[in-house]
Amino acid sequence: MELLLNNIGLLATSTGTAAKKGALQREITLIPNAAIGIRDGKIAYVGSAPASATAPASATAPPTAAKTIDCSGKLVTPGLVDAHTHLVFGGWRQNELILKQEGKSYLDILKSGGGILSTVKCTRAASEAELFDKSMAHLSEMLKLGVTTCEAKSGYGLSTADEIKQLRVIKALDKAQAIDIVPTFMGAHAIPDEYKENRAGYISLLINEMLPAIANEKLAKFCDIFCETSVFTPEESGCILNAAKKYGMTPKIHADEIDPIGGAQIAADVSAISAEHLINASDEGIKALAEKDVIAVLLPATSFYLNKPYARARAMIEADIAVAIATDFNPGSSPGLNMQLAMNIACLKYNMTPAEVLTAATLNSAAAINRAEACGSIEVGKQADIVIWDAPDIEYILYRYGSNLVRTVIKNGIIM
Ligand code: IZC
Ligand code: ZN
Repeated sequence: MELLLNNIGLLATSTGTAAKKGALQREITLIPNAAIGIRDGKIAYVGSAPASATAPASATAPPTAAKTIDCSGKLVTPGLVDAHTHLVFGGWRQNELILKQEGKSYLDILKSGGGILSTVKCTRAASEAELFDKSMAHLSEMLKLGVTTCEAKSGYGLSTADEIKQLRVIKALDKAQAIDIVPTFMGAHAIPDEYKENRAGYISLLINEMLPAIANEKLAKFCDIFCETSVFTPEESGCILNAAKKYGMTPKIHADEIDPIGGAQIAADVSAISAEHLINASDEGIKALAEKDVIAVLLPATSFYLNKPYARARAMIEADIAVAIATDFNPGSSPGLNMQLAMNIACLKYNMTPAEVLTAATLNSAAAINRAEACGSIEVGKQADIVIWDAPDIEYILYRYGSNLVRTVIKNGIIM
């Protein structure tokens, strides 16, 4: 072994290579006094801690290793997976803080040419190098906060060249630093100004020019859409996501975030891997998601930031839906990238148990971006993506808030 994590006070992890739903979401594995062995960047041993780091290896005894980390009796979990971010963008939108305090809603700001459209202007004006440097700083902060895999969407270009620019930056970022980044094409994030009077023209551009160009460069695994009042209708969303499938992109959908317009049903209709937000999902919507095994990616920090209601996570878990949690990091509705904070809010406001939250932020979020075979749990054969916490148990990390409780992050077996 290259590396042995020894003297782990408590190892807490979900297990498996698929999302956990219903009661299974809270059935996690807890191993007190544990050790983890790592070889070639992968987990090669999980079990009881050796009496000493030099104890001989055997079938049941833990292995020896070239290097040992003493975890000092602390909690160890899988690395966190942030399954929903709008990571790459130009500028910020602090001007919207005052507008919101004056009573303007998120959609009012967007309709008057601000919101997403103001980020589109800044992103178009930024060079690839500028976007890269800015996002590198954010990724470095995310890693320190315990994130070892994330998803990143385009959607601030809204022209073929600018969407490709954002996706190329995402690809370069994935290569340049430790966090694995899974790319999503989200050209259907808003109708750009130049197509304001020609929605059909923009949808045609999305389907007939952007999708083939992005598929041709293999720049996206998923295609996402903002299905929302005055953005894209459920019918348009279904049409664009079905087109994306033909280009090998798996559908995702921003559904029922602000208004309950039936986004959850569309997610089920197109067999999306996940539906995101779901703040106002109806009972029928929840039923439809459950029937089609769509993962609910809930974004509690966005409800907090927009002062909106919280998604009905308990109803979803009871309906046998797998719930994942993500930050929604973006310059408008969630200008924060702290997964630990999203987990705190999920526990407090969704009333999810600490075990459910752990699964939501690791295995289920990995499944929501089709990475559950590789990461999201601490099991032999998976990537050695691990967090050592300054905490004794998961209850503690969900009870404390506002501090970074990560002590050490290990990514692919390397100490960060
Ligand atoms: O920039 O406002 N909800 N898209 C859908 C966002 C939030 C990002 C933004
Ligand atoms: Zn989003």
